[in-house]
Amino acid sequence: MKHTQASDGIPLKFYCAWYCPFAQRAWMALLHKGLDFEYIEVDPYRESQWWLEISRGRAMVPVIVSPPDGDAGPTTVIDSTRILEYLEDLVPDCNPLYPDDANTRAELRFWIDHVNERIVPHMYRFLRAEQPGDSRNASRQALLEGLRAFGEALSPSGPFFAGTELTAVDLALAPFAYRIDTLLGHYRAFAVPSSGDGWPRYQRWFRSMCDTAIFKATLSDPDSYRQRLIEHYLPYSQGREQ
Ligand SMILES: N[C@@H](CCC(=O)N[C@@H](CS)C(=O)NCC(=O)O)C(=O)O
Repeated sequence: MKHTQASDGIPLKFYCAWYCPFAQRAWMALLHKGLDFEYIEVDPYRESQWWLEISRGRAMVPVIVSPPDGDAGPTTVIDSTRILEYLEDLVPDCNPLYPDDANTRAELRFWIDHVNERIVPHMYRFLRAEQPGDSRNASRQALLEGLRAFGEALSPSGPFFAGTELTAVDLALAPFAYRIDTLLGHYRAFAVPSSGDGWPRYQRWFRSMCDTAIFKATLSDPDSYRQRLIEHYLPYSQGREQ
């Protein structure tokens, strides 16, 4: 894996919350690209003036702040999908996350949108649906449909979405796939099917992603991470949000 520095040896600043799946996407991309960065743990919900300024008024992790670039000053990038694109633009030749040709890039972007629109919101809705009933069933069904389509689109040979090389699509889903397994497994007795349609492919992809060094490196303490995550999301699973 190639390593590089963003600008004159000054690291990027990476504002993260240990439990946040969106931030985990950015964290994995920073590691994959071998970029120098300073990890700064924040509570995104504490809307201090300092945090609102850093996050451009959004008060959300992840945030990446580049070193100043001559007279231009630092650039602040928010939103995990935009951060993946930014890191690729910053060091395009270093362990690329998007393939070279326009058609394949467009295809990968379609699947990143699919993750953002057809999987992530249903995961959260299902987790928040404390009471059994129609609304819980609907989010479970919608989540399954989103995952099923993803499984069928996976490369038949694997191990990653597009084949042997890791891409931005893998980083987009992996943190959520882990929470689907961990949190929905714990709070909703949910398990992703393992047979039929694209499910065996999905399961193989999921195991491969969990085995990558960059995924493991973002679990802070791998032994306690699962349990800490479950405890952290307890209010969420009871329909209460921060
Ligand atoms: N669309 C954003 C979502 C990021 C997000 O929702 N982060 C959560 C933590 S997991 C957050 O910072 N929430 C704080 C808030 O909503 O005020 C992204 O892709 O980065």
